[in-house]
Amino acid sequence: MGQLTSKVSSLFTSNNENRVLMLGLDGAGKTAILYKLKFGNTDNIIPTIGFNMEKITIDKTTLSLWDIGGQKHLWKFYYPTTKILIYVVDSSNEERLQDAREELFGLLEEPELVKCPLLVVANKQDLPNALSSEELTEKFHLESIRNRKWHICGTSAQTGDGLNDGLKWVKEHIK
Ligand code: G3D
Ligand code: MG
Repeated sequence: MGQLTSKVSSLFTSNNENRVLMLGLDGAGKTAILYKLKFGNTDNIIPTIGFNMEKITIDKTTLSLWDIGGQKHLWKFYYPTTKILIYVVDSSNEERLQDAREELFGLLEEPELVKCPLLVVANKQDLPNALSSEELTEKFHLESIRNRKWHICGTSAQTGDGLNDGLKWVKEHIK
């Protein structure tokens, strides 16, 4: 069983990629962001079973963006070699903010992610009731994060606003 687990794990692990892991509650917009960045639109999105991975090149740096579906018991297989963690939040869904915050701070405790800079993506800024990045920073108590570099950016996967700024931060903080 241990051997099998390590074989499965190795399928997801490669040392020479710039692995960027996108996590967040279902419906936050991870797949929409990936598709908008890669294909320029958010058509044909279906709920993610397993994962989507696309390579995106920015200023000659190629990032492997991994968008992981909701099967949380599998998330740990993607942690090794992850260089940057992106946590996507549906800024328009105030009811699920507490769940999102708890999930994010749980991830920050993961030993294999401890060295990863964190980009929080306040997505769905096109919706009228969306919290701004500043409001989300306060609600999530992001200022309490002291053990790593972090940044928040407001985005809309629908219009594309903010996505390039987010990617630039990722590129600047990948080692
Ligand atoms: P997930 O991959 O995090 O689970 P998805 O989330 O990318 O599948 O997005 C969930 C739903 O939110 C999709 O709508 C998607 O189009 C929508 N969405 C994602 N990002 C944005 C955004 O920035 N603005 C708006 N208005 N909608 C967004 P459906 O209708 O397919 O459920
Ligand atoms: Mg998805």
